[in-house]
Amino acid sequence: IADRARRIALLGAPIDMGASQRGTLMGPAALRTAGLATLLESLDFEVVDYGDLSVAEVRDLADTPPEKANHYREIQRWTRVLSRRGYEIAQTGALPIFLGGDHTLSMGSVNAMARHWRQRGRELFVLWLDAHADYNTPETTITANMHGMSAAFLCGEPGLDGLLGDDPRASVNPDKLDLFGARSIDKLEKELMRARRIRVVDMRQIDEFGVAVLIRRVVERVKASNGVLHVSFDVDFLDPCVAPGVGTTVPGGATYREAHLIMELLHDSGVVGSVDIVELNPFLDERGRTARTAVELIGSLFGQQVTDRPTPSNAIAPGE
Ligand code: NNH
Ligand code: MN
Ligand code: MN
Ligand code: MN
Repeated sequence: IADRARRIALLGAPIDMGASQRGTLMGPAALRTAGLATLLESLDFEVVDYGDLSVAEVRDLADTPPEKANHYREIQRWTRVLSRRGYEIAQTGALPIFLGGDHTLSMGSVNAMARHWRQRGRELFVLWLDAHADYNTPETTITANMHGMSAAFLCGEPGLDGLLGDDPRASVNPDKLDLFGARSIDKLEKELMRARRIRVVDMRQIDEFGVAVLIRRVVERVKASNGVLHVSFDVDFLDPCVAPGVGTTVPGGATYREAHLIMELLHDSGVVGSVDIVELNPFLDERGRTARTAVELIGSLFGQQVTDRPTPSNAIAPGE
């Protein structure tokens, strides 16, 4: 973004009711324990940690919960609180990193960032690194788990319209969303995505073309319209052997190096304006491995590199 933010804001959202496995509420603590703030400081950022949000004091709205949306009330509280707090924090000029928590977190964080940038005349683009598409609605869902609905909600799909109450909803144009790393999409979900022409880079495309070409394409689109990119990083994007600490592992995910290269390229692009780290479940992790890996990846996203590179990248940008 214009001039790179030198200040990073951390905001924890210990949510786990959006998924069927409990335990992602320990995610923010594990990411802090793995040294996230210290690492970012070593990369010359000023880090402000706003601690964890709480929804204990939030008064419930009176809308009718949809039939197939588990723990709707609780997720609604989180979405409203995250959306308000995220927006306020973005206004301070810091670059927010939202620490989850399950992927329902993004319904609040992305709404906040879309609102923030729209006000400044810039469009928010979203890169969804995930084994899943999260493009279900209460109509299409099989599980009723709301973490499988966040991308659809953000694109303005109907079914969760009361979620934000009177708080402003800043939907993302489906044309500004890039799903990346998918290898598990439900049948009705896929039909809806096809109808909306949602762009998906699935694992087969990553195998065939490699992450560099495919990520540059995403970056070029953002740059072409002077947009800002939000990176929503679902830890299950990674292969389970690199990241066992998630409730919904799917085989055939990104390797350790593929994931780092994505982060390195995104860093060089300079278009990243906010980040979610979601679905880390420390209860399922092996000796902190997954938390540590996630933190290392954030390191690459914010400029950690193996050798000094005077020019960000010497590779030739791919044509469309
Ligand atoms: N598509 C499934 C559902 O809607 C799985 C979603 N689970 C995720 N998404 N972990 O990232 O329930
Ligand atoms: Mn997800
Ligand atoms: Mn997922
Ligand atoms: Mn090798």
